[in-house]
Amino acid sequence: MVLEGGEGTGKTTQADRLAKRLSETGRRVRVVREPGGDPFAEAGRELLLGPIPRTPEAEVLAFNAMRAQLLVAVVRPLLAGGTWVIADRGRLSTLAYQGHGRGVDLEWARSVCDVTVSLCPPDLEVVLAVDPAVSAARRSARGVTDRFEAADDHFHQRVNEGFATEAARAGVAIVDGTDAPSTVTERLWHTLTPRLG
Ligand code: Z5A
Repeated sequence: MVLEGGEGTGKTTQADRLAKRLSETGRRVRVVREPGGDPFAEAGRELLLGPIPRTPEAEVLAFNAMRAQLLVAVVRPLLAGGTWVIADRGRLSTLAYQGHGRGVDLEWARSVCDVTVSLCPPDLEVVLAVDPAVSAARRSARGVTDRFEAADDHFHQRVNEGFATEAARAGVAIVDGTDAPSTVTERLWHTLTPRLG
């Protein structure tokens, strides 16, 4: 399962809560994050979230390189061993941030992401969405920490609209993340239920 959405929508909080709930049913579960997940991809994360200037096209390829590393080196072996994997971000983040946010040609970005994700396609993707004012309040409570969080409100607006557009295009469910964490977990659990067997 991949949890997607803009900053402060609660992806990390919900990934941990879902992992706990799934493990209470006797399943082995691992949460991974993008970019990151193993030493190579964590080194790439530092570069990607850091301040060194780069083109958005290079960003698409670099996020996808880190994704390929995570999928092949970490996620595939976990799934093969029977562990459930919850990923904090995935391909829709590239389309929302680099495509809609930074203006990369969307057809090109989609084709790059499709090639990468074909290495290990997810069973389920869900976008968490909150009102922009809620997201801004959660972000400012935490302070600016990376180049994406530091971008202006127009960028975040394009990114949020990008998630909505790409979710609709790909038939991905959008779950409201505004309410209390336990309520949001219930909503997400509902999307998972058909896969629990
Ligand atoms: N990026 C990209 O550009 N292209 C790509 O292809 C990929 C990524 C894969 C990764 O950042 C950055 O990389 C990201 C996009 C870019 N840009 N940024 N920034 P990250 O992984 O470090 O950060 P993040 O994914 O944005 O995490 P986040 O800002 O922490 O958001 P979150 O995981 O959705 O939220 P959270 O950590 O669970 O919660 C945030 C705060 O809100 C925290 O204080 C919680 O206690 C609080 N919270 C959470 N849920 C609730 C509810 N329901 N009520 C009240 N308060 C809540």
